[in-house]
This record gives sequence, structure tokens and C-alpha cells, in this order.
Amino acid sequence: MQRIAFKMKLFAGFEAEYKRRHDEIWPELKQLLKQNGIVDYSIFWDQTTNDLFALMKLAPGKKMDNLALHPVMQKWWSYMRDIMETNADHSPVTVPLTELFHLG
Ligand code: RM4
Repeated sequence: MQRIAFKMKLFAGFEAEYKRRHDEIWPELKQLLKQNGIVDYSIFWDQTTNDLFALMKLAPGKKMDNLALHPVMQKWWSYMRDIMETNADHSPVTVPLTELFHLG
């Protein structure tokens, strides 16, 4: 299983709203993420920096290459852009993280 970790940035004061939106994640987005091989996905909030730390497990051999182009993903990113840092195409500003340790 591939483990992918990255950071995103939440605007200050929006953690409850961020959680609410994810508690009510659209069924079609959930399905899309699973279809793209994501078998486990957590997002943690760092209250000292407003960083969002995402950790996902991707099924062997899967790539998320086409996910960003999917209309449901793009609609979600547009929906989220009022509460987090985004790029010009509305995707979240993402910092990839490098795994230095894993206890399996
Ligand atoms: C986040 C962000 C990520 C997405 C998750 C489900 O707020 O939009 O890109 O993968 O939601």
C-alpha cells in the first residue's frame, strides 16, 4: 500500500466549518476517491499553524492522475476555496511530505 502525505492550509477560524463539510462529504466525491484507489484517508488540523495534514493510503498500482480533472473534484475544490488556501484553478495549495519513518 502506498502512503501519501501532504499539507494544505486552512484559513484561521474555519476548523469547525471544515469538519462540518467533511462530515457531510458528498457521496459522489466519496465514491470518486474510492474509485481512484484511496482506501484510507485522514485529514488532521494543526491548531498552532492551521496546517491541514493529510495522510492517504493508495491501493497498489493506483495513481491519482485523473482525479484533478474530474468535474466532481473540481466542484468540491471550488466549494472549499472560501475556507482554505487555493491555487488559481481552485485546487488546494498542497505541500508534499516525505516519509522518513514507518512502523508497519
Ligand atoms: C479537502 C481538499 C482535498 C480533498 C479532501 C476530500 O478539503 O479539497 O483536496 O481531497 O477535501
